[in-house]
Amino acid sequence: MRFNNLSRLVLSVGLAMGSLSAAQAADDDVKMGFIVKKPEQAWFINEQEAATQLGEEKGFEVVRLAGEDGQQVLSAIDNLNSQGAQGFIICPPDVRLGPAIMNRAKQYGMKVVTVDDRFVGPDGQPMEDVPHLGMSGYKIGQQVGNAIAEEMKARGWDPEKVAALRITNYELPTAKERTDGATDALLESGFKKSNIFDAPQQNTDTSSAFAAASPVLSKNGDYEHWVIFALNEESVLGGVRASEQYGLSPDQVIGVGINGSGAAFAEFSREKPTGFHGTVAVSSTMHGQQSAENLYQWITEGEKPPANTETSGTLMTRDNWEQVRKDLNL
Ligand code: FCA
Repeated sequence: MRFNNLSRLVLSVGLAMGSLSAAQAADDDVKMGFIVKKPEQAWFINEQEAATQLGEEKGFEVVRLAGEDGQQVLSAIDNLNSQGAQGFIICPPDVRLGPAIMNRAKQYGMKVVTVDDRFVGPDGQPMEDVPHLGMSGYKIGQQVGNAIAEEMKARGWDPEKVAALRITNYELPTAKERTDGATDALLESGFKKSNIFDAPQQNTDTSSAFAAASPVLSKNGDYEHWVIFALNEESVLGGVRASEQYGLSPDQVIGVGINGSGAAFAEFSREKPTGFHGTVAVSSTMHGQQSAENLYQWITEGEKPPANTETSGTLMTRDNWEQVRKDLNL
């Protein structure tokens, strides 16, 4: 009996303290950083914008920062600390910076969630203790592969005469999952394995993809048609631009990207179709809002977000892009 009463007392004191600290945090100004690896890309601009809007509705502040390399990320964290931020959302420029970023955040007592690219620990495994939200990369990659296979059939292409330009970034798990998914789906559809050529890119943008793609196209001049895929649409666009420079016409090329950002909208808005057939669109609005919401709950309620949230995508082409854009609130 005595023990029971005592434990009830401990429990109620604990609950009271818990709600007190939550209420205090809610009264204080909540401020969070949103650090992204590619601040000029439409995907990341939209993510940061969506988080900022949510903050305006809910009454917290989002500080948008660029983190294009390790040094910039660490000074962004210092900067956030001096502004009194309680935590930050980050898409890191290099996933292997995870432990260094977490060290700095811990010094300041900041809470951290990752978006899009997940931290990797010294053992090469994802850092499970840092809550993450990102695409279900392999599945979305398969959607890319299936979309390419269907379009090849619709155009009546002979698989013997089709090559694949696989723009890869094997150092980045986010990228590898997606290009692996696309490759497997293509192979299942009957694509010839020996017709797939790797173009390793140094980065995740259009210019690095262009640089990677050009030599691969010129070394393999015997194919009538090319399909192009990569981790994102910015990179596929680099491949498509390289195919144009090489002299291929749009009807010889099927490029399918991933993201559904302003980069794809601009391409679909061109008067004439290009080799960029489509992209698997994911809601960057949702990624930005959900990450901010998760961190906000963590700061104010002490509720740690789920270890990993995976989001799904919808194929967007020149024919349906405006509708998909609306549906995904982009
Ligand atoms: C990675 C890519 C981005 C976007 C994001 C969800 O960070 O580089 O383009 O696809 O994942």
